[in-house]
Amino acid sequence: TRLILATRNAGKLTELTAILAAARLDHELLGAAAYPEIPDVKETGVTFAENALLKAHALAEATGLPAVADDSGLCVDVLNGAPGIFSARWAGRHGDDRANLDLLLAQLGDIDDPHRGAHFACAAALALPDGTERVVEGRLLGTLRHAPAGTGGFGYDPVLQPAGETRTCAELTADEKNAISHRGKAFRALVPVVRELLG
Ligand code: ITT
Ligand code: NA
Repeated sequence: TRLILATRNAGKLTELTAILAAARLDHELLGAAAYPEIPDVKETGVTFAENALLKAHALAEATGLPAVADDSGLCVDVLNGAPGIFSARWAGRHGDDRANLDLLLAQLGDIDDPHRGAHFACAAALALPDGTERVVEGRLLGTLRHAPAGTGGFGYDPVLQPAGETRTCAELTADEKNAISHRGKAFRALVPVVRELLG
């Protein structure tokens, strides 16, 4: 069976392809870029799970194929979970990773928070053309550095240091990140669900 991945984020797509291959998901994966006529989905949900389901349903409906989607972000303790679902456009322009990261560091610079606790969250959703839906979540706990370090990954990776690590996510190899990440956990949990529903 073919399965379509509802993401336009290149960093996510790279990770998802590796995570699902390692989990031996034997469905043929198609990138959403193969369907350029699909309109942008309005992410009107108030949770990662709601937004992941919105994206998966929109693509399943438009293509007639089972679709999986990722909604994810960085949740900072002292900011009560912000940027959260607004992580991709925290500084105003959607997907401007460097501006988002710089703004976040500037905001934290003005706050007294010695611990700097934060986590990445990911909701992985599966939607079928008949409306069937499933969603699972994963988290990666850590702390925020004062300055970015590393060139791997994407988004806020240069500032998030996983608990028990001395490196940031951007200093881990791709395999190391996928083994512990919010995205790795969520999509490895989704694989048995895909098998159950699609065979
Ligand atoms: P799609 O909706 O097309 O999948 P998007 O980039 O718009 O792509 P989101 O709305 O889920 O996706 O926003 C996710 C943002 O959260 C992303 O832009 C990053 O800033 C941040 N993020 C998510 N996962 C991350 C990770 O593994 N490492 C670093 N930052 C991450
Ligand atoms: Na989002």
